[in-house]
Amino acid sequence: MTTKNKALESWVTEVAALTKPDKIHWCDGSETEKKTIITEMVKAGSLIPLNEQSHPGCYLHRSDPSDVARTEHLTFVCSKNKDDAGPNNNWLDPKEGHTKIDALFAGCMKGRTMYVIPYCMGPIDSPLARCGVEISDSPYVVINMRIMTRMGNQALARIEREGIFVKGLHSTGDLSPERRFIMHFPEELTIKSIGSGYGGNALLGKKCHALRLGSWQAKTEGWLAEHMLIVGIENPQGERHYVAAAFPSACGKTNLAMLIPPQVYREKGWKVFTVGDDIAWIHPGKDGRLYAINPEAGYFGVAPGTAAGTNPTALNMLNKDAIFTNVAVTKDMQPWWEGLTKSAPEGLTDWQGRHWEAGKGPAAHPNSRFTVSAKQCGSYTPAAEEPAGVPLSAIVFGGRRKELAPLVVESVSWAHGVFMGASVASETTAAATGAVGVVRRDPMAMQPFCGYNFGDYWSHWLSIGKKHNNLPKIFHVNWFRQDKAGKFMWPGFGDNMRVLEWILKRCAGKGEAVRTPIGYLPTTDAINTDGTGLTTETMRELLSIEAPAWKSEMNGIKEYFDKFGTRMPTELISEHKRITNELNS
Ligand code: GTP
Ligand code: SPV
Ligand code: MN
Repeated sequence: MTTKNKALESWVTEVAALTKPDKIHWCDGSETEKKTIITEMVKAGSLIPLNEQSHPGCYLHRSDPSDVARTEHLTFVCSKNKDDAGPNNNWLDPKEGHTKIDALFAGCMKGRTMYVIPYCMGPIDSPLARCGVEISDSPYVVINMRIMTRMGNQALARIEREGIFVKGLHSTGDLSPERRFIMHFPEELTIKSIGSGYGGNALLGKKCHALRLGSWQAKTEGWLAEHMLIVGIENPQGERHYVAAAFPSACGKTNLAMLIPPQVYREKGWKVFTVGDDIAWIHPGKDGRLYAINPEAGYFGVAPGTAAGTNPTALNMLNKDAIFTNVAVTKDMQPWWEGLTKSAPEGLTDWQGRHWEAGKGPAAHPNSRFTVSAKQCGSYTPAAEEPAGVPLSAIVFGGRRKELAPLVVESVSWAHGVFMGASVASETTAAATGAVGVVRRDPMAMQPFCGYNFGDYWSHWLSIGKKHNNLPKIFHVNWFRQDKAGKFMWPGFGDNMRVLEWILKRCAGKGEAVRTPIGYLPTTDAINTDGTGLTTETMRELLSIEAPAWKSEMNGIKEYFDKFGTRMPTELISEHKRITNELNS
């Protein structure tokens, strides 16, 4: 026995009796432990050391080719009442779920080591942080959780002090998609995941705990657990404002969180600070403002597209002590992915370890990722460790839309802002299995992650608006509008700073805007385009709304809302009516 917490001790004993591991290892989070596990993994071939000169302390991991992204169709919320999971989740009765998955866990750790991984989501001394314990037979999970969370002795000490923790049981099983399930039991604060070793399916602190169970806990306790980055922006006067933004998977959160302002902004003294790139836990403060913490301690970011031109901050943090999953490697063992350099270097090995040639498909998997400590980020700020969180000035929703959605629009009220979030739609990406590029509804970027009925979730968002009076303003952005030739119309990346500047102006009661049926749109010259070469014509197009297209969008939104029946909050139906009427008049 290695803990004073009786519940944890008996759970570990119970799991060991079911899964039958050869050994049990309690993770302490130490350097020695990390070294030992890495050495064993290298010996076993599941980690490949990268070039020691260019990338000291970096390793490549190749996952099973059938296990490269989250699998939403195998992800379940097992609440007692089916309607509590809602039409937005796959549901199984909890008893049925346990029986089904426990049968797969039986004896699954024979010949393996069972790791007990205590972790804390959020700054270790923050009252807003929450703890969990993941039991896993994957050493890859251990070394990733070590980067992504506050893992080890400190977390265990907090669990022993508080007595409360989320239980997460994970095994890679036989990696067969037929025997792969990711189940959540919100009423029991329990997660069970088997058959996958990949990211959100296996690092249970991330999407399973911090979002699916987190959103459920947040609802009962009066806060919000969101799929949002948190970024700090300091103006030339030295005032810092924080913005949280929700974009669906692989739609630009990491990039916005680490953006480098354009030269004209840097010269004036604008600075950007990264608090988080994927998840925000947001709590109302006594002053009626919303305060956010990043529950994570590292970044599990999309590799393809990360380059010196688009995101030098991200690229620079990957030169040491990073884990790369499913990227390609050069002849001299440097990591490579599409977009890193203009052309592919000679002699690449692809993500499956095969010799790569042009025309053979991508060298790196489109959802290949890096894992790195947040402290290695050039725009890291100690505010990320602030136990009380950072105050939010604005909340931004967004999606990847070729057409329709303008570059930026501001809501006219909190309820309208919630409507904006609830009606987000976005083209699907490689972050989950399934077709890519299909527009689907992804409210608040939470479609794969909300652990309960979206109808109740929107009501919860609306109730925050009723209870607190110093709330951030809500906006919607779209960096991904394309012209007729299929080219992105907006330069994006660092230039998104220009949109953030307008957003912050609006929060300060300044900034030019026109009232339209869908909200306040910037006037054509309200956004600073100095140095971009963008024409007035392009800006006009980026900031225009077409009534017929919007009317049909509103029909689509209504059809979607109808799925939620009596759980659908009436305020959002009223918002829908108001906007439709304004579009018609
Ligand atoms: P998850 O980690 O899956 O939640 O993704 P994310 O939202 O953090 O997305 P990320 O920032 O990693 O971006 C995903 C892809 O979108 C990358 O290929 C980026 O290069 C691209 N991207 C990000 N920001 C922009 C932008 O402003 N404009 C354009 N055109 N592409 C962008
Ligand atoms: C996402 O898909 O939104 C991610 C990656 O951030 S994963 O951890 O796999 O969920
Ligand atoms: Mn994400």
